[in-house]
Amino acid sequence: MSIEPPLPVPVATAGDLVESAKRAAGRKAVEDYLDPSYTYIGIGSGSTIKYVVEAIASMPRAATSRMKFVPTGSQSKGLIREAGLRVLAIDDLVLEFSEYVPGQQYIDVCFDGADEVDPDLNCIKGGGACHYQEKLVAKFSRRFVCVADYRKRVPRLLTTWAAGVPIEVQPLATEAVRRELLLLGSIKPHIRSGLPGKAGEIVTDNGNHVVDAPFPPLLLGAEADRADPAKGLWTVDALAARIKSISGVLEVGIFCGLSGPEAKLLGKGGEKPVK
Ligand code: ABF
Repeated sequence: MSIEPPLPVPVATAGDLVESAKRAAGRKAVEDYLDPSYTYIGIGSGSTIKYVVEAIASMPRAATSRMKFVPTGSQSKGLIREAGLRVLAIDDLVLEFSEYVPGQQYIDVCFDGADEVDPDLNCIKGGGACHYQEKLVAKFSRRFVCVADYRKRVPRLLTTWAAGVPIEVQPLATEAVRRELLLLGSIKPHIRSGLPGKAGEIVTDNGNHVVDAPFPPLLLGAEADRADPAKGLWTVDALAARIKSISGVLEVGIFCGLSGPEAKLLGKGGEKPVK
């Protein structure tokens, strides 16, 4: 008689938990915020967004075939295409409308990821170096849905995101911007480099560099009385505006002021999902 050894019981790893949290966030976002009557949908970048695209691709073809998907860069363009959905480039979007109204929000809803999210729903974005186009798409959108798993929720921005604020900079101005960031209290601002297999600075979809600028955790609006820019202590809004004002800066990876009065956190808000 032979006794079969017991089959190994699959154990969920930390990586599995993260992936299942990303998938759950992606599905929930699409279920709650993608109205089948919409035409223009913004699709952001990052590894969580692939689950948003996966959920959209599983919707009835009759609904998605009339939708146009506006990507925030080359990665999201590829995702949209691979899912068999229709790509509409951001610069072609305006041409779809005969009348131009300044500030018009052409896109019905935009889904995008984040590196960190604070209690006021301000975000750090740009870990993937796509934040210029991400902000453009977000600003053109009536509704911005940030899709993030439990690891991204922090009491203040730059709590866990040690790399610092991602800043897209025109290459001629890179060193001047880096030095100005030092004067603003950034600790070792540095030019992002070293994509696997590629030496030198990374180059964005727009031909620019990214400077990552670490600061102490950013204060919320309600903590403005503790701000002390001379010591590098900034509120989220003030730092975003100050960095954006430096010549040569194309865009700052701090997303603030995008959440209206109806802004809310979906899901359990920072708890690990249980498998
Ligand atoms: C984009 O992708 C970025 O703004 C952010 O840097 C990143 C988040 O990626 P992931 O979903 O892989 O954590 O949304």
